[in-house]
Amino acid sequence: MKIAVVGVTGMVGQVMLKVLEERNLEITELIPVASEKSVGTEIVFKGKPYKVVSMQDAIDMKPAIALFSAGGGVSLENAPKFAAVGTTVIDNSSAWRMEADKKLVVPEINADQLTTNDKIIANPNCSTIQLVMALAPLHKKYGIKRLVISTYQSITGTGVKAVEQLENEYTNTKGAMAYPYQIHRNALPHCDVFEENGYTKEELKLVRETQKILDDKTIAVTATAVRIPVVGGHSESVNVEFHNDFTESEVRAILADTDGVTVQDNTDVNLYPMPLMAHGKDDVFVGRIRRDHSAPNALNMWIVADNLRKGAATNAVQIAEYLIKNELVSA
Ligand code: 2RA
Repeated sequence: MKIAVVGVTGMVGQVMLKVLEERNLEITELIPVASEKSVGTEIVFKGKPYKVVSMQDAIDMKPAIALFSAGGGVSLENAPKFAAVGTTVIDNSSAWRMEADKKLVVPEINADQLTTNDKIIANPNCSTIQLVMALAPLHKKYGIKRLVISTYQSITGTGVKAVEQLENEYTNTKGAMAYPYQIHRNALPHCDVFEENGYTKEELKLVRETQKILDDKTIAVTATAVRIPVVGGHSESVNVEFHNDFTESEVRAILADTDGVTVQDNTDVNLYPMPLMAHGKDDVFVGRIRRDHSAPNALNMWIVADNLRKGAATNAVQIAEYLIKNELVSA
């Protein structure tokens, strides 16, 4: 099967290659795609060198699947061109996520919606993926009424320039500045751009994407997204109000029984999820599970995941695996 990776030189693109190698998809030909300035350079996949090709060359090669992580503008312009030649696009940008006719997919939750007609599939935002992975089984059991989310997001979510700025600050080196403020020893309540309503796009993604994936617009959601100087993954403090009551042990059992979720929850031995431990792993880690006694049927939990893996690359590759397994793409 011919698979293209569009944005292959970016942080998520590089992780996509790594995950494709690990999961051993039946790839007969890898088509690495990047901006014009990278065309002709070489990348190595499964020990074999591949030349980076232009967007048009990749379209002309008619891959069965194109994994995109190249920004919304590039996706809006080029995903339809791939779809027009029969390619199924799985796009990691926010470009298509809220389009009514586009599926927003976390395979463990709603891949069964996919059909052969879906030629552009949206990969949700990283902070949304880890959130709904933990919430979906609980929503099914208890019905979610309201969510209050505070995120503590890895600097890698901003991109390589921010990681360079963080490294430069530690070594007191002048260099690329992704933020006008110091990042290390700091917390920036500013992920993505501010909208007129005072919320950032990141916070609104959590609201809108969560309702779409759980297919329930009655769920009230509010969020505050904060950038912190860690590189391993995103963390989220989540307060959930259900329509129905629960027991903490039942919640732990439901989560422990959910594919892709690992419960780390024993404060007697200081067992709780942390980005440093989630880094490089594909599971979503949940801990600090405890009743919120200030409201009826309310619960607090702490959710951590590697934002570049399950939050982006792995989820996209899992969608590709689902399409292949269910014969929803042409070989
Ligand atoms: C962030 N979720 O963390 C966004 C995009 N990667 O900045």
